[in-house]
Amino acid sequence: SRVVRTAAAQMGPISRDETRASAAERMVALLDQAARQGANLVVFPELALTSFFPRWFMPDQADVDAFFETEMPNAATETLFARARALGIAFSFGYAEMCQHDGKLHRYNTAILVDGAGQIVDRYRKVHLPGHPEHEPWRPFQHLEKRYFDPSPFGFHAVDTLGGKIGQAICNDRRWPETYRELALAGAEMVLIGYNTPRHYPPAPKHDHLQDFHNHLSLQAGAYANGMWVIGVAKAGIEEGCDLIGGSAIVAPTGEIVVQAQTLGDEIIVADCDLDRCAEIRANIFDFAKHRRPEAYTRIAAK
Ligand code: CDT
Repeated sequence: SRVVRTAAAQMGPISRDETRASAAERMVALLDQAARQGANLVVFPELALTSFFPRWFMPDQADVDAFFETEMPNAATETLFARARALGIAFSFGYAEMCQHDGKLHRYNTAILVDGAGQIVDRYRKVHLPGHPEHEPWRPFQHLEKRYFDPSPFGFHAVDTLGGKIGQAICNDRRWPETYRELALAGAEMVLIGYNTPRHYPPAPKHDHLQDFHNHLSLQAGAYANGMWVIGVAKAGIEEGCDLIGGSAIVAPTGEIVVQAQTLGDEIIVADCDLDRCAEIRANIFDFAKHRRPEAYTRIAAK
């Protein structure tokens, strides 16, 4: 067996004026709790260092850019990196990343995976950016990810670490079957997914009562249909008046939820994730080599 003792570190709300240093301090406290439970890996949410800022229309780009990091680790997160390295624990978290490549400035909704030696071993940029690009004043709150972030040109990938292959995705990505299948085809045995999901979806409010269901439906279906562990981690609770769902969960390759958060605040849940269990599904019903029929799926990759 190849067991990764995994902690999903759900975070409660982060207010607009909470500093990154304060958010990182909360992350260190969660990391310490996870360490006491023997965790090898701690997974934090999407945009873990700040409030979920795409809810606000900010006409001045400088106000938007104030939520972005230009280097990682940085002054606010170096204690987190140092503590994890001292404990030999791997961790992942999301943040707004501003970087330069191809001679241009880019802004990504990013998640990094850091190994037990403190090295960044994976950097994933969000592919499926939800929401809208323009200010829509009729909404009680905005969802301006399409305005503030570039969609990733880098796709999905899995890295060798923790004795297996680990992949990442971010929030809205978890609703798309293509995300999990791409990651599974890249060899991922475990997928780390942080999220910020408002309970209220202004364009279709009649689905508000289904938010928790759709969250788990997506995580569980993705895990089962690809025979991999899925770690879903919320930023939860009432954040600046916006109700974010919780329900952080560790899902086995069978699609079963092994453990689930009980609160809407900072909370650790832990499970022993045996990567060898992927074979329970991948050597049977979803044996890709035997049963998959890509020649029948041509529309999926077509534009
Ligand atoms: N952060 C993020 O991607 N949230 C979306 C909200 C719904 S779309 C406006 C999600 O898919 O959970």
